[in-house]
Amino acid sequence: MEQTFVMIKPDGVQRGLIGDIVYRLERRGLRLVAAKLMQVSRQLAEKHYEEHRDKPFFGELVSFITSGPVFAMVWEGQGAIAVVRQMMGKTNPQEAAPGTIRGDLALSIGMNVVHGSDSPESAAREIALWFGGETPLKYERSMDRWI
Ligand code: DAT
Ligand code: MG
Repeated sequence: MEQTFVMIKPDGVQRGLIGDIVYRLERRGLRLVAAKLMQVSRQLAEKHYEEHRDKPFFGELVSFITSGPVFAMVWEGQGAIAVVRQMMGKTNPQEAAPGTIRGDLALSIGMNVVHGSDSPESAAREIALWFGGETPLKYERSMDRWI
């Protein structure tokens, strides 16, 4: 079963949106297999966003993601990586479709409330980076056979 890394960014935590975002993912049929509320270190932030190291917004991105607690999660389900990306909406919330997380809950590209892995390679890398050493739970919900 496909797994993806999802993070509610500091703006989402500060605005009390953890429940809203988790609710959406659960209702879609995805299964939560790991989660933690945590303060991100500069080192972890830089590793997580290493593909953006040379971008002009890298410094801002790292200070933002370390500015308060984030809620880091692993979600599992058929096509989970692409499904979560669709549910998140476009990177710039002003272009994100209504009904998506960013399209419903955010306005600025710098504070777009949620991160989701963009490929199987980044999902594997990010799950190892954020939850390395911890084994995501293996469990079945009785409703899973209806999804
Ligand atoms: P996504 O989060 O949709 O995967 P990304 O990986 O291209 O988007 O960029 C990572 C984050 O960096 C993004 O969520 C917000 C920030 N970001 C991206 N482009 C930006 C820009 N042009 N100006 C400011 N922040 C930007
Ligand atoms: Mg990305």
